[in-house]
Amino acid sequence: MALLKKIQSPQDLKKLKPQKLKQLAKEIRIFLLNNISQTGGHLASNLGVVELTLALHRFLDCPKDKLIWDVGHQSYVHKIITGRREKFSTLRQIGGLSGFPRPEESIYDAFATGHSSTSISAAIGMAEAFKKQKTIQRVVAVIGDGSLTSGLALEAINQIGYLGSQVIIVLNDNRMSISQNVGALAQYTKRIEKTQIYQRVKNDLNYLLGSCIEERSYRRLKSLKKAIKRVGTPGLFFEKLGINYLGPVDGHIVTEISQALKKADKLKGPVLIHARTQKGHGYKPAEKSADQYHGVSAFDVTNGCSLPKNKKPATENYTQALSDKLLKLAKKNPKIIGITAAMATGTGLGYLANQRPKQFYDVGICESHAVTFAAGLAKAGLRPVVAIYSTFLQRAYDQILHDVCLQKLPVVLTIDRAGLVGEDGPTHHGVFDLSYLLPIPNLTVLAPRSPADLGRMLELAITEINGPVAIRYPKEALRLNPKNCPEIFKKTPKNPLVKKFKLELIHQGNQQLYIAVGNQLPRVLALIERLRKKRILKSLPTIINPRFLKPLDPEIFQYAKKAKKITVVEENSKIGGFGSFFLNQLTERGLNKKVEIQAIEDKFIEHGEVFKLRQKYIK
Ligand SMILES: Cc1ncc(C[n+]2csc(CCOP(=O)(O)OP(=O)(O)O)c2C)c(N)n1
Repeated sequence: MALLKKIQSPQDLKKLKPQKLKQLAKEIRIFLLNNISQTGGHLASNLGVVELTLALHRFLDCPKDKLIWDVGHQSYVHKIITGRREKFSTLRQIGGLSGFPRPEESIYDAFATGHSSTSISAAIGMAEAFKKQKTIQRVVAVIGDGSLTSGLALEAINQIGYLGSQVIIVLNDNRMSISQNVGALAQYTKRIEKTQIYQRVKNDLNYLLGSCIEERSYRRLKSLKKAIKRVGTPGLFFEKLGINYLGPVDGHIVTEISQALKKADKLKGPVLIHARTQKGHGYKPAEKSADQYHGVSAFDVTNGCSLPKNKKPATENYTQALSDKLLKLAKKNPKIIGITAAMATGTGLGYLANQRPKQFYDVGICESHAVTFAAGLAKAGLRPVVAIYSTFLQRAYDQILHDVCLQKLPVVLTIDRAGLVGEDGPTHHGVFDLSYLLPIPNLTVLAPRSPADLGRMLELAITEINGPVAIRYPKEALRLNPKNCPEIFKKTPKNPLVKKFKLELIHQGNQQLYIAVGNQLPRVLALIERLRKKRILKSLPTIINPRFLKPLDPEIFQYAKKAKKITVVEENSKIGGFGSFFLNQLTERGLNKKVEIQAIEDKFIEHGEVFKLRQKYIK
């Protein structure tokens, strides 16, 4: 690491002779592998942008110039170069380095990201602001081919070509989203390379046409040239939209990227530099299976194997339960269609994609489109199931409301990663979905307490509820601990029968009522056990799992009427979550009860291990 140790800032990088950059890139890759294999994190995307990042920081004058990383999961190399190398062992841990750009972490992080496709919009905003304030600062957005498929990025492309903003867009084209990138735009950027070959052929033809050849050959060559012109010049799509196009360049050769950046700097208006890169570059297992190495937990770097999972207890998995049940239902009913927004593996739709490809769509990183597309399918007689993580569904709010729920369309939203997600931090915690879903009329909102519950709820949603349904669930199931309230543990069924619009009474006890939302029963039992030990609770309280958060089973108000005190435990923001919705329902019925809500505080929750975050932030 002789060279890397010398790099504490982009200024140090600029001092390095060009012939040393290959060695530096090698050292950075070793550093990334050594660290990410210990901490976990985004590996393949970072391995793919090493040379790109070196070229950008040698060219730009950061932090004066602004470098915006789309999604930001590929910003590790940037962090290493901008003085954070020594903190890498703390990556994604509480109080440690964030896995995404965070302006509060470093002046070199120009814009906070985590969700995809925001970089060009933010870059246009900055460039316009600099223009109005007459300051000369370069603005560069680095966006992946996957993130370019989103409506948000395309809206920005639409504006930038029209405004002529002075922004350099670096398209980091590795042909991959998390999985293989999909869509017509992905096919177009792939074709550009072919048009580059045509360009060369066209140049040769021009040479031939200029030389003395007989009439017949001349005519033939002329019509060939016309045909080639029809095929197009590289980047014609961007050029036609008013964006200068440069490339494609080899994104693993620093000098190629540097030359393109210098050229772009001299052009007036927006420029797109098309850099071809390989996800996972330099580490064979990641090159071969870039999707599996997109985001990793700790692994054995020598052979690419996962470390024995002795760190974590085996947990039941909601995603797998969803996957199994959806496939089973889809086999029986060809009208069922699974939809993902570029997250087939993460949401568990990969099995459906493999086994029933005709009942599956990957729409790209386009959550809002996914929901309205589902509305169209439902309107025309099919039964779409849209699987999106809680945090990314925020992108599709108006579509859920305006396109699905207003028309009471039978679209099922399966919302994975609800609650705290841990290491990815504030941009990824799914702690707002209840607050944004509960106010929507016509929407049935469900929260399963176990993976088995989820399977039954999905079946019920498709077969018995003819309208919009949202089912929200976390990644991992919390386990009931037999030491907490053993009497309740013994009698609580693992696979209870889910009945339409009916709550589950876990325990009929005293006049204290505990409401455990979704997977919170284990936490409720732990809480009760603590209070029992302190003799604050002398007998067991009444415990309810509401299951149907909306519409509520009216029976819940019978229990509430009898209760002296009600405690709601949920993993959603305290504001607008189930607790506040329930309190409102009680007030409307004239039930003036003391309600304690244990939920997420009104703040953005940092990154770190989930169990630590729960202890710190659910109060
Ligand atoms: C709105 C939103 N949806 C989904 C994701 C999850 N996600 C993170 S990275 C990624 C793929 C990005 O692909 P690309 O932009 O090509 O970057 P690469 O990883 O290939 O470098 C996805 C889908 C996200 N971050 N934001």
